[in-house]
Amino acid sequence: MTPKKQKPEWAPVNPDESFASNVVGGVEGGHDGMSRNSDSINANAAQARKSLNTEDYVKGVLNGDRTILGRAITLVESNAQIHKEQAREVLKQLLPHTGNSIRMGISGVPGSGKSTFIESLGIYLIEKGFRVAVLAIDPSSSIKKGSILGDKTRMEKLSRNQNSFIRPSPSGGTLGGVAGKTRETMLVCEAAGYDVLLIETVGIGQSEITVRSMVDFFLLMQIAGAGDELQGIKKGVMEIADAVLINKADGDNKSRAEAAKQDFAMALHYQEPATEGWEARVQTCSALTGGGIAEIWDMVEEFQKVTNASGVFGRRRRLQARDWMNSLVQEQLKNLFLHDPEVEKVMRKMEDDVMAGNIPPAAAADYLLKLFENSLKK
Ligand SMILES: Nc1nc2c(ncn2[C@@H]2O[C@H](COP(=O)(O)OP(=O)(O)OP(=O)(O)O)[C@@H](O)[C@H]2O)c(=O)[nH]1
Ligand SMILES: [Mg+2]
Repeated sequence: MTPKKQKPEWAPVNPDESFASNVVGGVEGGHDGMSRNSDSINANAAQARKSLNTEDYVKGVLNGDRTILGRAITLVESNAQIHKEQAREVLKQLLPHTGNSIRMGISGVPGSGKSTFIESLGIYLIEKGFRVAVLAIDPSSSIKKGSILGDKTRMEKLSRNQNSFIRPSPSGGTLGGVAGKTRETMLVCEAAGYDVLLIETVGIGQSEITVRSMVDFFLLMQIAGAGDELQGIKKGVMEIADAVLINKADGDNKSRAEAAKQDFAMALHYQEPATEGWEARVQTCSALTGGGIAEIWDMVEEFQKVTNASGVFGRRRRLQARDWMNSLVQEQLKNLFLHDPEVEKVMRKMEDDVMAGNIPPAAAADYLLKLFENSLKK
């Protein structure tokens, strides 16, 4: 099932024949979920085009068939109504088989080494017998332009390994929407038997907060630079981290990384823990040489042990599921409101009137909501 001829966009400039990848093409927001390009899913075009029913999807995913896993994710990502219904059914049937993984979020400024770290950690975990899925959310660019899984990516080894699965999440639309697909993709990967899910996101905007809300363990990646290490770290980001990693602790940079570690340790010590009963830790590592990777995994295992014993692990997942439902309701209500024909008709005028000071904002909001309420009753 390995797509032999598929060359991902981060393939070496002149890849030899041995370069093959497990990566399955993503879709952009608004895609109908059906691949028009047989290369993008699998070399086996006939298999790729064969339409699958719900049972095919469910069985394929549960059997760990990566081609079907890729297609199931494409189905889940689709915005077409007909796919949404089928996706819902597939997810419902897969749900009893989900939840048996550790979900890790990895965030950090561009270039801090997230992808390189995921490559190192991923290979380390596979050698330990785990199966690893990597999902990448990039709120800043579309997949076509591909920054996360573009030329900068450092996951060549991992992407060729049979026990890994790498998938960019579609961008476009709201981050909530993007993350929505990522959440469901995580569930599908779990049903396919992946034990460790690594979610990479660039540390800009709201993306860290969103990723925090869908993972068990959140890791913030930093690099030691000149001057005050704590400068430039957005307020609030440290507070959501279970661990801070100072990457690139190699060569000349080693002592600077150790110094940064002290600064972070001090700052972390004084903050409220992101996870009840777990004081956030700071460690140094070199994603490039692999130094410190084993210790980071030991820490994650310890985290799992501690939070499982206290019940915090399960409680967080239950709360995340509840909050996710609530935010879906809010998002769908908002969409219904904004696309309501009666509302659409007067929206522009209301905005203009509010801006001109002809009507108070609260009165305009009441008016619009009343219109919406009435059209729901029809
Ligand atoms: N010396 C050294 N260089 C590293 C290390 N980790 C990553 N790099 C280098 O840093 C650069 C950026 O690495 P990436 O893994 O692409 O960083 P990223 O955080 O995924 O970047 P974005 O996806 O663009 O946000 C690459 O040139 C890597 O080779 C490390 O541990 N030591
Ligand atoms: Mg990256």
